[in-house]
Amino acid sequence: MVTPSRQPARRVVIASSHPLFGQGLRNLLKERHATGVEVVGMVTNLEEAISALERLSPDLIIVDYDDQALNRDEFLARFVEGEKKLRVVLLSLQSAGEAIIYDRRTLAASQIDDWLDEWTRAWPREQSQIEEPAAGQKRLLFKGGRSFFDQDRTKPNNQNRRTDMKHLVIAALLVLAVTALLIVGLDQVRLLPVSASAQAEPIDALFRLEFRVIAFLFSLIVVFMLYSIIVFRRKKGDDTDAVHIEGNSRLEVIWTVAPLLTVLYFAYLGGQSLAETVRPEPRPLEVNVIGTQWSWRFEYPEYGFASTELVLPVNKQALLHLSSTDVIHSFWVPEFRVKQDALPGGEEFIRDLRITPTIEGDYKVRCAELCGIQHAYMLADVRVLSQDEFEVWVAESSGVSDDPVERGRVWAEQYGCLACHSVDGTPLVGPTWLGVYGSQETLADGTTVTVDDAYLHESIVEPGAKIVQGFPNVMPENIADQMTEEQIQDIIAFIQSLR
Ligand code: HEC
Ligand SMILES: [Cu+2]
Repeated sequence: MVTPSRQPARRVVIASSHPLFGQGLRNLLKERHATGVEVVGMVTNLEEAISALERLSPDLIIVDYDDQALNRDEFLARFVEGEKKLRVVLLSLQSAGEAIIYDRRTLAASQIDDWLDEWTRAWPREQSQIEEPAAGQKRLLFKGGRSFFDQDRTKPNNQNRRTDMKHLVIAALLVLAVTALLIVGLDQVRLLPVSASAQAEPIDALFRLEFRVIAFLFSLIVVFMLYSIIVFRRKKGDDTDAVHIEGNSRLEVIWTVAPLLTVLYFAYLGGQSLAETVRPEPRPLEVNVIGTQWSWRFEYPEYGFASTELVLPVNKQALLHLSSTDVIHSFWVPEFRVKQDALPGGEEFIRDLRITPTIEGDYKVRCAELCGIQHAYMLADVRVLSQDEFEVWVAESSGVSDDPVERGRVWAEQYGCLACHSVDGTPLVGPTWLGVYGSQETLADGTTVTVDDAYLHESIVEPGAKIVQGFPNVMPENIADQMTEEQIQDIIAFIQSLR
């Protein structure tokens, strides 16, 4: 008995209807190459030979070249159709052991001598047990202590399982290491601004979890890719093809079901976090938030006044009712995380947003929906105060001045006029109010008007009626609908005061 080889045996099929050829060759193989070769089938006719190609998945088929029953042409035609790497040897006894080898991979026929030479060149001399052939005698199929099968390192079942395992363990360790590095590294980078609301917590928790999973998936893909590119790169002078791998149902099921479950699980967690962010608390502070091109207005119905800044008491839930007077805006304070569109269209389009600020400080609300040319400047201050400070602020803000000019300034700010009109001469989207009162205004149609109370009033309640030359007709058509007649008069008084 010869010691069994570590590698799985080469599967050989012998095709001949002559018992002498078939059995003889088989015995010969057994005797000399018991370690590397297993004769897995003996076929005696064409059908058997063709079905053996698939059924027995041989590495090599040795065909009796002189055997008419095996109809060589038809067999070879079928042989080259397949995809699996396979070699066939056409062995002829009549022509003194002349043999032709077809390699399905290259579809090239070569003389067996060339092949043998090539195989043997790679092996150390002393391993070769075969004597040089006597003069005039052709070398036959096998020579040396190892058969040529050992050279075929591209077949999956030849691969040394222990080496495979080694690669897998190294790659797995690298995946873990890169994942850990990414997680630690990303924790150092402040990806998110400070979290300053109770609603931010479930969102951040989900974000952190997803980031960890993503770090792992990223490592999994990148490590296996780079490992394969580097470790299994083509060796110099090796121009064999890679193994043709066809389907692996178990793997395919795993890589379909695992991501599906992951995604479903995250959808479930997402739903949970969303529910958490809209959970009501008893007696919230209600604020109407109104977006206008391009400013914000905050009404405190409980206290009966409005403000251009959003001021909230800490640790008390604020229930914001969002709406817009013109186009879609979006209320977004990054530190609070939650975000909600403010829609035009009246009562039924009002949207709610709940925020429980947890850290006192100054923030900014930004419009997060592209809403026109000044969109980028549609900011307002957000201040989170202690309950006591908040009450002081309420007391200060609810007092209304008895000076119409002072009131007019407040209304002009609160109703967003100052987003488009400056009071210092700077032309913004609309004409400046400085010095406009009493001046001669040239209109788009070339005529001139004197700016008096009546003209100002008309410009506010019916902005499209007279268009100032050089300016677009973008002033909100319905802007006066939100204001009382007194407020309009106050604004006119304020404009009048700007000499
Ligand atoms: C979206 C930008 C925008 C907003 C907001 C806006 N306006 Fe205007 N306004 C304009 C533009 C542009 C013009 C010039 C074109 C025109 O006459 O319609 C204008 C013109 C005017 C004029 C005429 C000025 C002149 O020089 O003849 C008055 C008065 C006026 N606006 C008042 C107001 C008041 C009061 C508010 C707030 C309630 C307001 N506007 C809000 C853009 C705006
Ligand atoms: Cu906006």
